[in-house]
Amino acid sequence: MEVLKNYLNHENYRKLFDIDNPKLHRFVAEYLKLCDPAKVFICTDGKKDINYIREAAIKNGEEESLTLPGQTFHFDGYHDQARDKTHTKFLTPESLKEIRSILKNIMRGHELFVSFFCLGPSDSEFSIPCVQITDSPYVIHSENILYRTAYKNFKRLGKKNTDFFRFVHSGGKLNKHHVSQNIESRRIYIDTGEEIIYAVNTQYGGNSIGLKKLSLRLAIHRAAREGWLAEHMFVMGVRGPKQRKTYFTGAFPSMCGKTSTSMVTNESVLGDDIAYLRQKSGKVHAVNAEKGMFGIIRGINSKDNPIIWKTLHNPNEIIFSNILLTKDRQVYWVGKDVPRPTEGYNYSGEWVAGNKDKQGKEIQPSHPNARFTLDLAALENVDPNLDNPAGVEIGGIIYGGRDPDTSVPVEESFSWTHGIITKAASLESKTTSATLEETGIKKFNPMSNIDFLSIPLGQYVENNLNFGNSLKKPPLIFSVNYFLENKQGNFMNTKKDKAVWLKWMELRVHQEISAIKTPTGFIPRYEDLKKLFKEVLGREYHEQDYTEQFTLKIPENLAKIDRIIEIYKTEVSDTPEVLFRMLEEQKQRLIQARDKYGDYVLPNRVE
Ligand code: SPV
Ligand code: MN
Repeated sequence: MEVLKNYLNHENYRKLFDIDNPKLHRFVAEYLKLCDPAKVFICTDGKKDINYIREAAIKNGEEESLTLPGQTFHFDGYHDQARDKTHTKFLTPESLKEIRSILKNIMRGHELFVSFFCLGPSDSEFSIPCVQITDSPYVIHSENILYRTAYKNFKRLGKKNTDFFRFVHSGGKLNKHHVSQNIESRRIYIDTGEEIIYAVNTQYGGNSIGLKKLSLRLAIHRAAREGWLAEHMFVMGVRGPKQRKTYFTGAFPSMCGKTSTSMVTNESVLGDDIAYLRQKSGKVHAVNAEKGMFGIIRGINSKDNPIIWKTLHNPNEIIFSNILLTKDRQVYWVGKDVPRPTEGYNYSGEWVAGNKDKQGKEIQPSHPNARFTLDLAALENVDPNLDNPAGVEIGGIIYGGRDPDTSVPVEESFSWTHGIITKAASLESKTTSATLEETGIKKFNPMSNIDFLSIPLGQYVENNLNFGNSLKKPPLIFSVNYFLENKQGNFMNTKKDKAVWLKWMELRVHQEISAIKTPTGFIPRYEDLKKLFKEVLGREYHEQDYTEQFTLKIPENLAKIDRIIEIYKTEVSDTPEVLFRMLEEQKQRLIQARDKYGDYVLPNRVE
């Protein structure tokens, strides 16, 4: 109380103490004492407070206004453009000491903000209350757009609310460009026991926004204890015949088509990044943990992404990050269908076309991981069930990755267990610019969730298996691959084809269409796809394209199984036995097919 009285003015003190929660008060007091800010602001759900945060981000230089009302832009430091996997770790006694010494007095001269949120819809069994402490108004501003605010819930729950997630962030010392300066001391430490996360000397959203990927690690840990799933998944509605709507979730690694799938034309979006899945009366229900989108802006254009395009060009609350600001204060990004500017300002400073980095590589106008932050409510295809406290019933779960040469564009697994093992737990994908690591390398990424796992992988796979096995009617599990390449290295499918795969999966969920059984799963029949391509895209789908895309590649599939078995044998300590058995069975089916038909089996031969 003494500490809080010292730091908080009358109004903020009252706002904090209107919440009768000693655990919260102790938490705030502890970090005020440690970080020693100049000022404290307690943020309620009220418009005035939300606006105060917005203004504070502009005042401290983390954001600047654009011409359209509601729109701002933000830059992260040159070396702070993506998730830092190297410095993201689980807390140990030594690292607690280290983080406390980095945090000591880190906010001197800064304003500290305390904000309250809820992961998942308010007043829902899915939801998790959270508190964020940060000296970055950009972080809170982003969270106000991306999450449901929950000051009122905290007030209502009072002392009973003991299990909230806690996030402590500081951008640290900012340089004259208002970006974190001490990047060498960037640290992200996760304490799953206390459910606290510390993030310092970084601003990039994936490292700093507590409720995004930092909370996902805590949620995975909690979900494992409580028997539900926290996943790196979109949630969307897909329309079927006669006004039917079927909900799907989909897990894809970062930058592999998760947002674009959830935004397919004529379907509806509930979320594009984090889903919580629970059992309800023997069925799977899912909610979006978020209510906004922190989407990749590269490649967004008026033809392929008409809804996002429209939203970005209207007076909506939007934060553009790491884009190019043109001389006439317009926002430009690589892939925007307007003429490419020759100069402007970007994350590297003053930018002129042809500028090179230290390695002699040309600096692109916008960073590959440049993003837009918007509220889903601003999208015209937002699903009416976004805030439904019961979530939506899930008919199918999709796993996808960047796979140039092994899996077919769309395939259904034989069962929940088969899907979890051969599709989800065996997922591989090429790395992208969403993390600070080399891009384009094929890596093992089970459930697209490898970066966020906070429990041993074997246990996580087991939880996934158990989750579905106890259901009356588990959702069907599918894989998709948008990145299949031909011999010349060109993509075999267009960006639009995913709309057709969705419709095919929707019909499969309702058993309204037959399929071809292959050693790896069920694939579509040509006649069905031909009809769907016509109906959905108004396009002819040639049999030759089908044959090439859906050819079963036995050597590649066998090599993949061997890679996956090797990983689970040597790097994972508690792999469920059934995983090895299922992969071995799949291997035998592939070998038999090879003996009969050769290495590459055309889809019309496999049945
Ligand atoms: C991702 O990288 O998967 C994202 C963006 O969704 S973030 O995790 O916030 O960096
Ligand atoms: Mn993501």
